[in-house]
Amino acid sequence: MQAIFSKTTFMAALTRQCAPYQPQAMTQHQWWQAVSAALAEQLLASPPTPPSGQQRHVNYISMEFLIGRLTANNLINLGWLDDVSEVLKKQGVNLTDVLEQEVDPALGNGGLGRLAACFLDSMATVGQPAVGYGLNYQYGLFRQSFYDGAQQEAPDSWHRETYPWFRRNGSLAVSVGFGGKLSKDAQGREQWQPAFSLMGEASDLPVVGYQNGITQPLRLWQAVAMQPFDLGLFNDGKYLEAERQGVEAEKLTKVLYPNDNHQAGKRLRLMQQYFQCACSVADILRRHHAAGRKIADLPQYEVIQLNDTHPTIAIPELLRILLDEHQLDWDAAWSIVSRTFAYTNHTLMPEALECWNERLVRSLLPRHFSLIKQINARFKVLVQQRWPDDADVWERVAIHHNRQVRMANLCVVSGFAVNGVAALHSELVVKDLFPHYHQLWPEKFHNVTNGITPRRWLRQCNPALSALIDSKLNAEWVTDLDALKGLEAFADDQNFHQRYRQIKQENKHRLAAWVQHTMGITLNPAAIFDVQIKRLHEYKRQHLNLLHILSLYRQLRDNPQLDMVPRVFLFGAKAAPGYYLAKNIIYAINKVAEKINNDPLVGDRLKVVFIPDYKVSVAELMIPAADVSEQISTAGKEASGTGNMKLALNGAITVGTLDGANVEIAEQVGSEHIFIFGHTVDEVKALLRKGYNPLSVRKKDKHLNKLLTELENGFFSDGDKEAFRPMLDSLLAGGDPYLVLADFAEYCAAQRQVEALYRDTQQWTRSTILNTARVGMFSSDRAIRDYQQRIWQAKR
Ligand code: 26Q
Repeated sequence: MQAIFSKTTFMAALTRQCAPYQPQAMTQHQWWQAVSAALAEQLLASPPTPPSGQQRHVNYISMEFLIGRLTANNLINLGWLDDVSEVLKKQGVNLTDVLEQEVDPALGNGGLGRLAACFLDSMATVGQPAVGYGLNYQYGLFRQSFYDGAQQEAPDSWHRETYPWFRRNGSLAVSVGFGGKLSKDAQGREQWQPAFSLMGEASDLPVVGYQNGITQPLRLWQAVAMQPFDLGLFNDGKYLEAERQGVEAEKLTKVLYPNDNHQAGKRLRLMQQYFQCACSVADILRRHHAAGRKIADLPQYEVIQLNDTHPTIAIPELLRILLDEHQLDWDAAWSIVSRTFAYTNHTLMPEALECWNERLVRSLLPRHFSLIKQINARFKVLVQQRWPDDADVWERVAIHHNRQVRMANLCVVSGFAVNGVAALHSELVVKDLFPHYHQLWPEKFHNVTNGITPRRWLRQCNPALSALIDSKLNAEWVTDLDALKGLEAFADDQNFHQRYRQIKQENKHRLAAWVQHTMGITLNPAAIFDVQIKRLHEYKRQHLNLLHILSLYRQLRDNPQLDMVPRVFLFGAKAAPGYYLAKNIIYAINKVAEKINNDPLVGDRLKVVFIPDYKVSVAELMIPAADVSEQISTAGKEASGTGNMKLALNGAITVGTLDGANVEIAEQVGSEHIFIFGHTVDEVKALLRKGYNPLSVRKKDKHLNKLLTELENGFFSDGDKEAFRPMLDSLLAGGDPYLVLADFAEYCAAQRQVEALYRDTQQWTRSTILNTARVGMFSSDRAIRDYQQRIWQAKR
């Protein structure tokens, strides 16, 4: 049931929220603050979601929730957008402008964090009872700017102190211990005396289901000192010491680690992980007890879904509470733990698999370390039975080995389900990452292909296309994305073609105006808008895209009369601040852009734009304007990708490798409506086994050689021959582990096919319509239903 909008209640709340301001002189930002706070107030006043029926309650623990702006999203999901817009209009206030004032809460890095946000939206929408658990970082992912083409980072304060959607809940506070030592009690049981404790304070954000009256919390924990300061010390005149605990506590949830697909191994990160898990597990148990349920029944009522291994320490934490506080014996405690946790894997890359040094774990969490060793020892007995005296197998499957704790192994051994995030990825999880575990427990392994919420990624970001779809389909596609199939009937309808193209053009104009305004660069809306938006990583191969741009530029200079369809290449990507090579790739793209954009010979046939500070709100602007979607990772490296889904849904044509969810996108849209190129997973493996030499590719390809030479000889870098050395070294001397040069020729061929299709307006439009029509399965509603059927509610 939809929440009814009450104009009188809203007006009353708005008046209250506007009270602190000068009524006539309110800034747009103050309006945003007041409108959002008024809405939040009203949401709070509406009755809570009724308790669930038979379903297990989901606890989605993630170190990241990349939620993006909330006000517009909540208005759409509440169904109040038009009403509120009208109320404000009467006050002379434009809602669209007001909504632009919101800063993005950037509490995540990229795909994994955004997936968590899409899943919360879908769980509320399909009626899956759930709480999202995360950290309330004071600073989200850094702000990016460019200075002479090089990435600069600045802190991103999103002003959590005054964020209007938060509801602080003091009664949920949890105390979390760290460090200290173990001793034995009279019965010989281990006891933990932490050295110090911090307090976790909960702030809830409302997650609103789509027009169904359901609201459930995203609960974010923030660290504070146990007491503001130690009064005894304060009175002794030791002011600084008294304050120290407060300072330490504050540090814990200050920043989000900006690494993506790379483990840093830092003590503070492990502290963050434990802090968030301890708070969340305590909260889950508090709810369970408050409902009058027995501890032994926990797995019947609750499931804890771990978003990658980052919250793995929740496993020994639950075990610790069951053993040490509830005094259960091992078998009873283990039975509960091993039926409660499910683990989603998001990467196969070795450098991203979390391993923690045992000294660090022991010093910070001695009791947890001891429990991990016990889990490991018991598991060893099982492995010994199955593979007697096989040191190689044990070496691979051990949880604690070589003075390291391997979080993924702990998850697989302790959880009841493991899933990958796209069909190909899940296959590789079994085949390459966990083959022995699969032999032991084949039924634990699943695939759940990722999805995206149609509310934000079509309804909200592309209102014109949404309205067109509404006018053609009777179905509620917003909650039933498969209904988009109905658009296939219009794939050859000329009126529909015209309107569809017109909308894409309007979206391109909207983006061009924004780029003009923010960067002072003029884009040609008649050009192909070719978009690559994702974190910067070698495996994602932004530098392959760059080589293709260099190829077009070279061709233009060789033949100034070249008949080419104009193209605008748009990039959006942040590099982890410590990822030197990734930053060099950004620098290279920016330097090439500078040269090309200022070359009069090029005119408006070629433009290269690196949009600074790419984030959710910028994605919402770029995706509806894209003609071409670049999904060009080395096959086997991208677990799924979700930008690929968002772009296809908004009618961009994919140029991609057979990697991650691209494989399933190709199956859905049909091979004529996507451009697949490059080595497949098996071909990548075969080539690397055989011995791949990028230098011989260079030698054989004269054109490619010229492009590389121009990067080497300073042509794009004011004569500085060292400017792109890190990138070039990785491609050449470094052996090109991501096969950029090996895929270059086929990539360029695919791009020529893109151009040919674009020239045929009829066929191009048909293909883009069919992309929108055929990607309904990538709704996160479907993904959540898959989790329900295969993992959360499955009978065991
Ligand atoms: C780990 C330890 C210490 C510090 C940081 C990290 C860390 C942080 C973030 C490791 C990995 C991440 C993020 C990973 C990520 O975003 N993976 C992406 O997940 C998407 C959702 O499933 C997939 O679509 C992408 O393919 C995958 O790359």
